[in-house]
Amino acid sequence: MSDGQERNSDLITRTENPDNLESPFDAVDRFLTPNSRFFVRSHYLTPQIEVADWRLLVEGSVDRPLALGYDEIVSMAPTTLPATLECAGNSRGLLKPPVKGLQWQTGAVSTAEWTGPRLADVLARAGVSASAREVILEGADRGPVDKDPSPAGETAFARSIPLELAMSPQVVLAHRMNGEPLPGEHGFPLRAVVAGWYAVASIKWLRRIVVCDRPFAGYYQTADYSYWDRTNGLPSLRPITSLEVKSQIARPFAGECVQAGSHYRVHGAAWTGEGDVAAVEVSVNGGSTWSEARLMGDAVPWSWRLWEFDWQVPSSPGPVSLCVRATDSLGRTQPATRDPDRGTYLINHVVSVEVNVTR
Ligand SMILES: Nc1nc2c(c(=O)[nH]1)N[C@H]1C(S)=C(S)[C@@H](COP(=O)(O)O)O[C@H]1N2
Ligand SMILES: [Mo]
Repeated sequence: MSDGQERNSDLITRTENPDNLESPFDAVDRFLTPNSRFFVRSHYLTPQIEVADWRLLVEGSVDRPLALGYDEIVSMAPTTLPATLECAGNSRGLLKPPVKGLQWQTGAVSTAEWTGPRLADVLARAGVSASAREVILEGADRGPVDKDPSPAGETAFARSIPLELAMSPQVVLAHRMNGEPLPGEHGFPLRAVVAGWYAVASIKWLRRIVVCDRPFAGYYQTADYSYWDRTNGLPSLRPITSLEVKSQIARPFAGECVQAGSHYRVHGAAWTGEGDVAAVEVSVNGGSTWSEARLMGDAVPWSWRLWEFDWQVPSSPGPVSLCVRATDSLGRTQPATRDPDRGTYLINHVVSVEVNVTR
């Protein structure tokens, strides 16, 4: 795609064809992630789309099915929505014992400004039926799937969201990313951005929107990208939806050598899917005691908040274990331990970063 060479040098390759590229989290030093450093998570090869032939289809429980061309989409009143996208498998590579799946460290999370019409405006043009409950977003990419149970043959990458969310300002159909035309690997010509939800819902290469009257149970929200919820003591398989509260340390990175007796600016980012980040705490003794970090800038809905903490590094050399934990305005704090019902997703328990204090 347009910025192929540049992109590869800025990102860590987890797989090629399809490209799964991790953002170097230790480079996070500003609110917006440059496009060349935004992580990439693709299940299939990037579909080659000719803009002239491309149409966004809007179908199902609507009064007027639509087939909108690129120019029509671009001519609709745009909004610009900043949003953090986190892959539901971010931090999987830190799990012990290791689990299957892409071995992301902390870099399957990035933040951008997304520009395009609201999904609500496109749905309003089509006219949603009174019986409608959900909206399915379907990508142009497809291929075989492998977890049990699997449908035969090829499956398109698709996800549904509740109608209420689809009609809210939380969902945009983005044709621009950080002011630039949407790059191919991020979904050109058009992607959904479902702010506040795990990024799996933010369908790239959007080709079809289906309004439906009953819950969609597609592969990517049942067999995959789901977890066991134990409300009432009965395990129930549920699709992964809104972001769990989480924080990560950018610097120091794991294994970094930090000078004994110095002042070190520990910094990173924290986010949550509902409400705001209310507090970030840092521990410099493996989680025994905690001190409040300073939240930087202003709270931006559905976006990470940068934070910093002035660390008085011990005067004697040796290993130190740093931890961070966030609490949101709904009163949720990152758990101390991993919940096995989450399978290989929703990884937000407190982890430590081991650094070396040296003379
Ligand atoms: N069509 C399509 N949309 C998709 C995907 C995909 O493979 N195909 N991957 C999803 C997942 S799991 C993630 S984490 C995000 C990644 O978005 P990015 O590549 O722009 O970072 O896209 C989501 N949307
Ligand atoms: Mo993902």
